[in-house]
Amino acid sequence: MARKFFIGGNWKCNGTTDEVKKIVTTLNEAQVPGEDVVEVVVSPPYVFLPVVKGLLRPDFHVAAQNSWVRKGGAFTGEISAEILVNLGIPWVILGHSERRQLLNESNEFVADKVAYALSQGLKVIACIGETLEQREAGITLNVVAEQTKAIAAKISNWDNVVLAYEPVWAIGTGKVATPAQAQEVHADLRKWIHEHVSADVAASVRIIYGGSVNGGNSKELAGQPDLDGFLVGGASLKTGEIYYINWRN
Ligand code: G2H
Repeated sequence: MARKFFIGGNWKCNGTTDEVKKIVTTLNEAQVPGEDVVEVVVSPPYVFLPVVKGLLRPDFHVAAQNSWVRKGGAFTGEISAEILVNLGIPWVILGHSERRQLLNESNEFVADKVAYALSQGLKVIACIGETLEQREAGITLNVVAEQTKAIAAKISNWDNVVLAYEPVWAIGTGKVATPAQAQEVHADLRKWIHEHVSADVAASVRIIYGGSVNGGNSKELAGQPDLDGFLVGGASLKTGEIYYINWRN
């Protein structure tokens, strides 16, 4: 089964109302292959979700950058999956390394979030990836396999999951993984999924790459057989960089 190319824009904790509207205007004017070829999802900070969703072209979609691990309630400052569903937000990014590192989100906690978000009908971009120290110790696959294993232990249906492989050393550093480095991890991870989850999931789950992707490096990365798209941070905020969407040009 062909895996549809996926492009996510992770705006992180950035933007003013005017800046966000400007990015949306550029996205709305962008020439992209049809929805049957590529899925485009942008993820503004929570507070901008309604305005972005309201202004964005209908073939592009929005994602939240996090959701609470269980049903909402007395959890000050959190946003539940139910609230996102109520607002008509279809996607959520979970387990980004910035949250794993800065907020101590463990593999199990991220997996619980993934399972709960899916149970409420959200689609999930689940982030995994190794630190520089782990890569240099030669344990990249062990790390991403452990992160994926924690999720696999809590879900049975992967239809609404996209895995985002984001090596921590490549995030916002300008040090993009080479196409060969990215392909190696994507292929190893797909093999691991084949052996430990199922052949069907291994064939169908999209594994996208994130870490300093931009218009200049996206084409070569996109040419890797096990790389099914991108999660783009910094470049997704630059209206002049919007051509990363058109990775084939
Ligand atoms: C990785 C990525 C987006 P950037 O965090 O998730 O950000 O492209 O700025 O490295």
